[in-house]
Amino acid sequence: MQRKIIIDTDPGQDDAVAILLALASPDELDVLGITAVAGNVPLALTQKNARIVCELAGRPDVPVFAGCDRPLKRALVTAEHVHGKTGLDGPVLPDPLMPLQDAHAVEFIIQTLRREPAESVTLCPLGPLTNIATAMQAAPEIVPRIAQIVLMGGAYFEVGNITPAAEFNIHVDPEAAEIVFGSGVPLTVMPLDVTHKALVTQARNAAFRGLGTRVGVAVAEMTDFFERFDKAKYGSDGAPLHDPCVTAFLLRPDLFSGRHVNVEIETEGRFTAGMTVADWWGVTGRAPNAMFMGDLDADGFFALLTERLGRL
Ligand SMILES: [Ca+2]
Repeated sequence: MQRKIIIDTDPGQDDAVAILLALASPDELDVLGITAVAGNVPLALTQKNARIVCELAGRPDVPVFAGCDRPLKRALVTAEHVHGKTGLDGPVLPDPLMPLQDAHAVEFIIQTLRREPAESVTLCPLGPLTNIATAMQAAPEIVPRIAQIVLMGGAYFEVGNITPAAEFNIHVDPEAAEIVFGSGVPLTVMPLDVTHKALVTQARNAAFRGLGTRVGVAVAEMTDFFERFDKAKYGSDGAPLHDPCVTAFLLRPDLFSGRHVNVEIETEGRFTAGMTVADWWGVTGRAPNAMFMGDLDADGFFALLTERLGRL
């Protein structure tokens, strides 16, 4: 049975791979639309990159919407130091021919949730949560209609990547994250604790390139690019593919394990704004609100990813 999803994203090379994985899996996933948000790079680039990726997948029919160009209450923080000037540095890909939709991303999210049967649409945020929180605030009646939210963001054992305490997506817009984590919608969270286990080693990257397709080579070139940053920073074998954990979970939840715990968002900390305070050890008595993932079958994940990318 197909699951209806909206991908909310700030591409980003790893966002691109997450989108490609979803579009390569039409038997399981019906991508109703892709909504872009400011994050890794400004909105003008993320909405363009989303369309570049749809065209790379041979899916110019997927509607792409531009959303919020800044966080709810803060100045935008971007990550060109990781993703390059375009956000999608690495492969040389043509400018998109497919149009950007006229409607605002938030309006698309609201209208889609009103139109589709209750609890039939899953939201898949891969960037700061600004679009999702804005939709929840503008139309609170849509909140109980969301089937679930599967998102990449946060960290507990791995702590932070953009600050010592905070992961990038949550740090960029902690007020938006607070709204989403407090919404009561069932949440599945892919924090750095799990995404840092999805490492593109040389052999895994060779498998992408070895597909010999335009998509396989482009994905290999994307991971080549941002691998330089992560290798230097973490001294690891390769770069983590954060966002594809979200779409992989929709296809193969058995590859992931975690705990259903309480997660609160720090919005005020002098050093810790954007920290996901996960009650992993159950010490607070606060009600669980998120399935917080901690482990991944990395070989299974890359086997799935490579096989699916080979279909495009
Ligand atoms: Ca992202």
